[in-house]
Amino acid sequence: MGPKVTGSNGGHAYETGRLNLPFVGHCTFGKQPPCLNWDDIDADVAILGVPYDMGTQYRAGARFGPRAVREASTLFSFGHNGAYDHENDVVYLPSDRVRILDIGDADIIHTDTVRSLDNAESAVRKILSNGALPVVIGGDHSVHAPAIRAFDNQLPVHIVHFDAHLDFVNERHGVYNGHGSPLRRASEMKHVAGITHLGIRGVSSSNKSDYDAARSIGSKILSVRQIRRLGVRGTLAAIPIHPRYYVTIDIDGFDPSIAPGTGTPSHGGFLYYEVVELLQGLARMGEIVGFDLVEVSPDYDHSGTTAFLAARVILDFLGYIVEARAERRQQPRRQDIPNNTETDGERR
Ligand SMILES: [Mn+2]
Repeated sequence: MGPKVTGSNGGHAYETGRLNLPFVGHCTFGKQPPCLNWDDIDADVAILGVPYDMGTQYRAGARFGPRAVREASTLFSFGHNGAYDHENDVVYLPSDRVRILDIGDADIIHTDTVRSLDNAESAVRKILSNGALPVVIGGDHSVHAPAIRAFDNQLPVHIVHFDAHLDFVNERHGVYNGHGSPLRRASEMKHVAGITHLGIRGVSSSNKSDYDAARSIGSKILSVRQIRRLGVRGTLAAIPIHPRYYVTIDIDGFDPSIAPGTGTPSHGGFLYYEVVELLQGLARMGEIVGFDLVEVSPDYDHSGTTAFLAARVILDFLGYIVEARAERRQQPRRQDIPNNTETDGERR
């Protein structure tokens, strides 16, 4: 039996005569085609950079995140026409099954936070009005609020938030849109049905009153250690069942040992499989309508490993989303669990 999804007869792009190795040519995300005309985004998935770091309260630099993640993503762009995962026996993201376009970046205007975030919001609206799935690469976490606001004329979503920090600060010195506030802003939006916070730990960023405010609206907050005790199945079971999820991933949710390139690192974070197994399970629980990955700050990423991690997680998640959609078309089912959840239970 062959893999569940195959490309063109298992062929690969080398047959076109161009080798086009990852270090060669145009540096779009995953070396997918660029799209310059935002009125005609003819794709299933649109990659948008938001190179904005005016929301940081500590180390800036995430404005260079989209560029670093794009460059790192070329590692996964060998012309094999999709990526074969032998553990699941699936070819993810074959070009005849999913069309991905890199639409470039929202326009950022130095020192003008309001217009810059408005530009991010209208870029996501453009993606949605073209019927594509928005994938937003930050930028600091403030870019999440305009990204989720762009869904305000759509059906409600439940937000799943991976982060070291709760990001639920209401206001600091009159600032409502810093990178410590995006989930608070999201919680105020009518089309946000609920929020689950995963990986939250440490003592910076949010006060007890912020945690109380998050709990008072019914949000579940789980730390990395609590998630390890629950395992993948237990954690997925703690996320409310909802037909539509939006996912926001702060790279500092991962441990600084594997993701040092970020402004506000926090030890005791997630490892790679812990997050991707949750993303795989979540994609099977409901439709993923969009996601963002934020806070990669290349100045602190001396080996580039943080950008590689970010690119890999985005591609993995896209693969899971496409695969889950195909499964759902074949046999509708909810809350199915990945079959290789090796990090379940008390193993550590
Ligand atoms: Mn954050």
